[in-house]
Amino acid sequence: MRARILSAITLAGALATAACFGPGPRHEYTLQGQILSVAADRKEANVKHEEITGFMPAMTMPYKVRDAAEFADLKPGDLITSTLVVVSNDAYLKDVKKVGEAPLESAPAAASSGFELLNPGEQVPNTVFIDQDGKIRDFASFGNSVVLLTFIYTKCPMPTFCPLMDRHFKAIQEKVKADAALATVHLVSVSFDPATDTPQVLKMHAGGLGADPARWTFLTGDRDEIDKFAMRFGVSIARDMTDPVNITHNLRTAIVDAKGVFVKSYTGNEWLPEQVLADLQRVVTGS
Ligand SMILES: [Cu+2]
Repeated sequence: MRARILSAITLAGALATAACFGPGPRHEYTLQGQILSVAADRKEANVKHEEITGFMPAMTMPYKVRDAAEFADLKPGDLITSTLVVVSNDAYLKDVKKVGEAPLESAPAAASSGFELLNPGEQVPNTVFIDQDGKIRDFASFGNSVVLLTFIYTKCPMPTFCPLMDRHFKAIQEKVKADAALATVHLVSVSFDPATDTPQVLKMHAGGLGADPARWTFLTGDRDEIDKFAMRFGVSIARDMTDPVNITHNLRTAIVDAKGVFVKSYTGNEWLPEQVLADLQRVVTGS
């Protein structure tokens, strides 16, 4: 009997492992929440949702649908239930149903404690980090490089968020390596989850992505320093009080020129590597 249970467990484990290597594992979760806003094209909505058991904590984030009809009749305040489909490189909602309405909570006051957003042309404040080799690395040490900077955490469960930034950076790294004109471009990914993303974890993560340490650096460091730095670029980070690995965040990717001056940033996950490469091209040539 015991042997049978053991072999059943082994088999389940083997199947689970096999599934990881299969073509495009697909998971579906029930998502319940409230619509905060719907994009003009009706293909994306900001949803404040409850915990998705086994996948992610309660959060507010944008969700896409494949068919605009899913959000057609919805408005801010509507309570919905739907199915969140997560495939290897994508996530979207389907079977969106309105189940009620509730007043919208007013947004909490933004943390405006002296952290002004950087304007193009302003010097990026120097900040001390630790790189994936455990070496102290301040931001100014990237001087002479044009830096493409983004903010991620390695435990991010949403394929369209941090993992997408990683995939885009990987694509950009390959283009930059193939183009001598972009030899001065350096990629930097800052983790805002230093409790989990130690140098060793970042090094593993970088290795998994095929990041070339000569062209792409991962940074971690003091949480408060990282938050201060990230906020200047418009990154907002909310960590679960009881579980610091649960992080609600937005996305910002920025270009900093070789003099350490902020050039521009890209909001969210809508930007494409080609667009950023064209901008990098301009910054490098100073045109
Ligand atoms: Cu993320």
